[in-house]
Amino acid sequence: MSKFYVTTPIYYINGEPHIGSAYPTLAADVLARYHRLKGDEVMFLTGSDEHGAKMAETAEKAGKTPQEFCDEMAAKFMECWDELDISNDDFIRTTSDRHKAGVIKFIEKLKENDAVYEGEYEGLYCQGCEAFLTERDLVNGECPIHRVKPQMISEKNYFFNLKKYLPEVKRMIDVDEIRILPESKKNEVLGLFKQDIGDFSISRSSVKWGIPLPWDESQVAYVWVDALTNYINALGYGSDDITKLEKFWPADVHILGKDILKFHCIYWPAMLIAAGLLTPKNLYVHGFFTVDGQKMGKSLGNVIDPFNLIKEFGADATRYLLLSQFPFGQDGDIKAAQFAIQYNSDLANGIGNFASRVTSMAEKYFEGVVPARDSELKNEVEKIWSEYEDSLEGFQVDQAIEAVKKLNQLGDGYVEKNKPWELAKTDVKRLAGVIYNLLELLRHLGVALWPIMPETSEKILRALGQDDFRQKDFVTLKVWGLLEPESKTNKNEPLFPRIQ
Ligand code: ME8
Repeated sequence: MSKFYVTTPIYYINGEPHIGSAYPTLAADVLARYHRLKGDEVMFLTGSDEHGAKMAETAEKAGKTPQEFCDEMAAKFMECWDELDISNDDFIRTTSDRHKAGVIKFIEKLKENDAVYEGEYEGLYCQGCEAFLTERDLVNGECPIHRVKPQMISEKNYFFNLKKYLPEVKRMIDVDEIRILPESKKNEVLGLFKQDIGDFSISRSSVKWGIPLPWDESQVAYVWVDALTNYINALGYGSDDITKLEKFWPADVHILGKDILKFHCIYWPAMLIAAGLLTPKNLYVHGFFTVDGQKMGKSLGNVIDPFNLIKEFGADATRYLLLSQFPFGQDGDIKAAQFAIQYNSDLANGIGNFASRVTSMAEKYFEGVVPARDSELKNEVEKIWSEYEDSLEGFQVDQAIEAVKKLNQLGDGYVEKNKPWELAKTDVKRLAGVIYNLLELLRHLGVALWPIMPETSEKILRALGQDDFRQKDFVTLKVWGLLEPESKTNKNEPLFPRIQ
């Protein structure tokens, strides 16, 4: 049995969850569920990033202590993931004791291994990014992401000797020992090595809301050093029980947005090497949504609320709509008005209609009893399965959705070509073969949908009498002809009622 460890970024919870935070969480969920379907031992981690000046300031504005504020907001994120049927195995909060223990151990390890030195820092700090920027990063004197002027900060800090580890990190990225996907993002990261990447400070003396350094309590851990270590702390790093760390580390894939590429692709591997730990195998950098042409972000206040989408379309459709908008690695502009149109075309008229049509025909012509086996669609379905698997092995969630659509189109085309309503009058033997093929195709569609729309998948498979599909292994589920002749099917209730 293989293991699969997938993570999302841990989100800043100074604002409510939005479709940008839902996007990598949904993608990671699809990957986790796919690997569970394959029988792998899966660890799927998400969480919340709760320290730093930005959080403290937002809590104060809300009239709460930082901890009260974080508790409320973390609960909102958990509720959102719950409503979206996210199957995370763990949710790590950076204010938890287990996380703090990990951060302290990690920083001590860096110091012990001579990767930390004391220095003086003066620079332009953007609180939105929680990072120092150089003049070169600015556009019209402002941070291009948060559109605010950074503050000049000068303080005594402890620094991480990044420069010492850069050649090794670059080598590993070059040869894909640390694989950065898509390729364009790997090139972007390699481009960063040509610029002057300086050492960075791992502590702050001006910030109070954070984890104090073990050897100098006047400083707290820099929020990025604090945050990145969540990926190992959730596995028990810093505790007495490192069973999970030994089993699951290194991560098979960290999913992240392009805004945090440098931290994940350069800083994090460098710190891991310095601490004597293995580096992640893959980092998948997904694209960013803008909304109606505008940059979307908590700091800018033009967010689309996933709770509203769930209310309007249901959890499964929200999952589908968000994941299918753009190729996973590319940016794209969300046009909220398109959601209802796509819902009707792909789900109500597409998958939903196919499922109810096929099960109704089985009911009408064979009283819901599965006819004798036929294998006319076997080869085409096998080809689509291989596209589906290749997509998910390469973390291309949108491509897996395309493969599912192909199954649906194959079925619709087969109905139109064979016209079962005419066969019912002329050739009942042929009709039986056609209905078997359609029911079996629907079963494959149901299985392939499980990582993407779990509730829909289960409804389809239940109607086909396949309630126990999770007990079967993936190889068996993909084989053509698993649906037993003479078994009983039921009509599918409408899966996606049309929206006006
Ligand atoms: O950066 N479109 O948290 P964060 C698509 N706490 N994805 C988006 C998006 C958008 N408009 N906006 C955000 C942080 N995201 C740190 C991470 S990890 C150790 C610490 C997604 O809440 C994208 O994946 O600001 C981004 O990287 C992530 O949300 C976290 O954003």
